[in-house]
Amino acid sequence: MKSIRFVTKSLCLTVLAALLVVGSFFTSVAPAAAETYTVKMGADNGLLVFQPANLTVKPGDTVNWVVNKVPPHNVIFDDKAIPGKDKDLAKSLSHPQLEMAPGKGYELTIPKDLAAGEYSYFCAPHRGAGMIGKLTVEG
Ligand SMILES: [Cu+2]
Repeated sequence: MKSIRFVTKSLCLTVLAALLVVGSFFTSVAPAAAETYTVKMGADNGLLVFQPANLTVKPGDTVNWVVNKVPPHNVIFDDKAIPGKDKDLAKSLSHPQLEMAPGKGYELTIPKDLAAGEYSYFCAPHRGAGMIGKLTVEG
């Protein structure tokens, strides 16, 4: 009886050790996971801002702009304030459609080949009110 208990116990320890080894293998091998960020459009207190207004991202990350308060909102990248001042690029990153419904919005996965640098954007209806944001893309 004693020996059976001993075998069971050591078997449990072996399985636990194996799980630890396998677990650490996965955590050390997995590449840096892409992040997903949420930017509120309209602060909780009703201010016309993107929140957070400044975000640092890497290619492959996803930015999810979500209508929070005082819609409509959209996301327009400013071709004069992105690397290369590239109009087509600014257009391809932008979401000109006005979003009305809380919870709806725009999801952008940062293209793998997007040049590092600062990308400024604004909400067209509320640009004058200061609804401006910036993505800093790391290389
Ligand atoms: Cu807006």
